[in-house]
Amino acid sequence: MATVKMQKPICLIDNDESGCMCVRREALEILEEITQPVVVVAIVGLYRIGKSFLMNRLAVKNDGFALGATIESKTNGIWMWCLPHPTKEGHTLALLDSEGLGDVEKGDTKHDTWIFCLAVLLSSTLVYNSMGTINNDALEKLHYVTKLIEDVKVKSGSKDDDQSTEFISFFPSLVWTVRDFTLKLELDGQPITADQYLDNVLKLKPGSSKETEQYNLPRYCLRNLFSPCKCFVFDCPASGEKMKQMEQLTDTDLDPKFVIQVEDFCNYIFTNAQAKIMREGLGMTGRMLGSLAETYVEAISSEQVPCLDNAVESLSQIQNKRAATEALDFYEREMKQKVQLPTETQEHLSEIHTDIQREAVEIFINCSFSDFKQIHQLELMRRMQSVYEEYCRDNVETSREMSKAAISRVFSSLQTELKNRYCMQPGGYTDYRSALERATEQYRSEKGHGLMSEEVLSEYLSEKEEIGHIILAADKSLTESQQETERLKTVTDEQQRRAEEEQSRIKKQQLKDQQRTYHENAEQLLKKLEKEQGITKQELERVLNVKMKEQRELLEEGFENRAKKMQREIDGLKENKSEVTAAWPSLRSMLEALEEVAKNFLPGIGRLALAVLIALVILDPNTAHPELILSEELTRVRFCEETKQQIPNDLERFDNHPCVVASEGFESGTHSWDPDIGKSKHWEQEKHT
Ligand SMILES: Nc1nc2c(ncn2[C@@H]2O[C@H](COP(=O)(O)OP(=O)(O)OP(=O)(O)O)[C@@H](O)[C@H]2O)c(=O)[nH]1
Ligand SMILES: [Mg+2]
Repeated sequence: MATVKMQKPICLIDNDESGCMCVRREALEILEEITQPVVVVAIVGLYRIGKSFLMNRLAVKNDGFALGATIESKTNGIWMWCLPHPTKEGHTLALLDSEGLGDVEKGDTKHDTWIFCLAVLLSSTLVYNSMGTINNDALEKLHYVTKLIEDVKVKSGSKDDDQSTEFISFFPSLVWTVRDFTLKLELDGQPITADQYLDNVLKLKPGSSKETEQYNLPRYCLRNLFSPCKCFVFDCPASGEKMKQMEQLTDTDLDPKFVIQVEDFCNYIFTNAQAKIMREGLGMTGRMLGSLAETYVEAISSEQVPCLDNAVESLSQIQNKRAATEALDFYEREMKQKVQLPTETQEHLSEIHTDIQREAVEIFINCSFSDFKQIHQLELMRRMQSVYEEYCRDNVETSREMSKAAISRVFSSLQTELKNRYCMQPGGYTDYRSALERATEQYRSEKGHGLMSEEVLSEYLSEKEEIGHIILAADKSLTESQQETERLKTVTDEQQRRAEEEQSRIKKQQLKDQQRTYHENAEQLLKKLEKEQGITKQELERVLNVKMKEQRELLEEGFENRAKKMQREIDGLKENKSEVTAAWPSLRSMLEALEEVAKNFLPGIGRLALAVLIALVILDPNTAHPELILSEELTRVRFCEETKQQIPNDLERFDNHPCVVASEGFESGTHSWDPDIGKSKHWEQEKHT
C-alpha cells in the first residue's frame, strides 16, 4: 500500500477564475497515489490565530503551511499536506489547513460555511481553534455547526427531521484548541483539566427565553454532534516582536510552557486521531478522500444541498468499480505470469486459477463497500470466469497442436515405412504393431503435450486402424486375423477409455471450478458481511452511548422535555440495534441471490450450489448454559468457567451441562457444515431433525 511524502503543502480546495469552488487537479493526483488509509486532521477557526502554525507542528516542521505576520488572511481555501503517519504504520497523515473564518474584509459568510462544512465532512479529527477563552462569543462563532445542519442532509429527501443521530456517524471527533489562554484552570477553587473546563463551558442554561435558547443552541449542537470532545489550552507562544517572525523561531525562542503544550497536543493527535472510516468499517484511502472531496465540492458548486448518503453512494460506485478493475487486473496479470500453456492436466490450471482468484476476490472485498446487490462483485466474477474459460480453451488448443506435432515426430519413421509399404510382406504386421506400440510408449513417456495428449493419440490411432487391418489381412491367416482383431479391440477400447477419462476429468474439473468460484466469493462475502454487521452494531452502540450520556446530562441540568424527546431517538437506536442482529438470517438470502445471478455464467453451480450453500448455524442464546459465551452474531461459542453470567434462568436453558442449541431450517438438498473447534479438546455435536 502506497503513501506519499509531500515536501510542502498544496492547495486542495480553492475558487476558480469564475469564483466557483473547485478541487485542484494536482492535489487529486497526489491523493490518487495514496492507497493507504488516511488519518485526516483538519483545522478550522477564526482567521489569524495560529492555525497554520499548529498544523506545521503536526507535520513536525516550522514552516510549510504559510503563516502571515500581518492582519491580512493568509490561508485561502483548504490546503493539504500528506505525510507518512509518524506513529501508525501503514497509515498516511493528511493535514488539512483551512482558510480563517469570519474575515470581515471578505465578508462572505456562505463561503465560510462551506469551508467549515468541507473540513468537517472530510476529516476524521477536527481541530477547532479559538483565542483567549472559550467564551460565549467563541461558541456563537461556532454557529457554522448549526448552519451545517441546515445546509447538509444525511439522506436525500429528508427535510425537517432531527438528523443529529445520523450526523454523529459521519462526523469527526472534535479537539478544541484555545490559544493565548489567560485564565486559571480552576472551578470552585479546585484545579480542573482542560476537558473539564470545556465540559463546563458546554453546560446549558436553564430556561426557555429566546436569549437562553440562543445561548444553548451551539452548545447543544456541539454536545450532540461531536463525540468525544477534547480540549487543549495554550499559553502565549512568545513576546510580541518575536511573533512577527514565527516561522524562523526555534523551540528555544518560544515559551517553554507553550512548547510542552504543543507537544502534548501533537502526541494526542498522533495517538488518538483515527483513520477516516467509511460506512461498514472500510478505512478511507487517499484516493477515496479525493473522490469524496470532488463529490462534495461538485454538489456545493452546483448549488445543491450536499447529501451525505448520496456522497457515500457515489463514492461507493467509484470505489467498487475501481476495486473490481484492480482485482481483475491482478487476476489477468498473475495468470499471464504463472500459467504456461499447455498444462499437463486441467487440475493444474485450475489450481493456479483458484489461488489467484482467491487473492483477486480478497482485493475486491477489501477495497469495496456498500456494493448494492453485489453488482460489482458479480461483474468481477463474470469477467474472471470468462478470462479463465478463454485460458481453458487456449489450453485445449495448444495441447492439441503440441500433441499433433509430437505425434508426427514420434510416429514419423512408422509413416515412412507405411508409405514405402515395408509392412506389406510376411511378418510385416508384427513389425508394424511393435513399431506402433513403441512409438505410442515413447509418445506417452514424453511430457509436455498437455491435457489433450490421450485424446489426440486416440484420434491418430483410430485413423490408423484401417491400415492396420489391411496389413493384418495381407500377413496372417483368417483365424489369426480374427484372434488379432479381438485382441486389438481390447487395446482400442483401453485407449478410448483413457481418452474419455481424460475428457471427463477436464469437464468435471471445470464444473468443480465453477462451484469453487461461487464458494470463494460467497465465503469471502459472508465474512465481510459478518464483520460489517459487527461494525454497524458497534457504531450504533457508540451513538447510543453518546445519546444516553447527553440524556443524563440534560436531566441533570433540568431539561426534562429535551431528555424525553431524546428518549425517542434512543428507542429508535435500540430498535435498529436489534434489527441488525435479527437481520442475520437475511445474509443467507443475500447469498442465495448471489447464486441466482451467478448461475447465468456459472451454470455448473446449478442446484448443487444451494445444497452446499454455507450453512449459517445460529446458536440460540436462550438455551446456552451460563458458562457458555456466545459471539455477538450468535455463530460461535466459548466455554468460560470463571465467568458465570448473570442471565435469566430460562426454562429452555441448559443448567447441568455446558450446552447450547443451534438451529437452521432447510427444506431440501444435502447440507453440510464444518464446525471449527480451534484448539478445544472437549466438544460434542448432536444432530436432531
Ligand atoms: N497570539 C498568538 N499568535 C500566534 C499564535 N500562533 C501563531 N501566532 C501568530 O499569528 C499569526 C498568524 O498565524 P497563522 O498560523 O498564519 O494563523 P492562521 O490562523 O493560519 O491565519 P489565517 O490562515 O490567515 O486564518 C502569525 O504571525 C503567528 O506568529 C499563538 O498561539 N498566539
Ligand atoms: Mg492559515
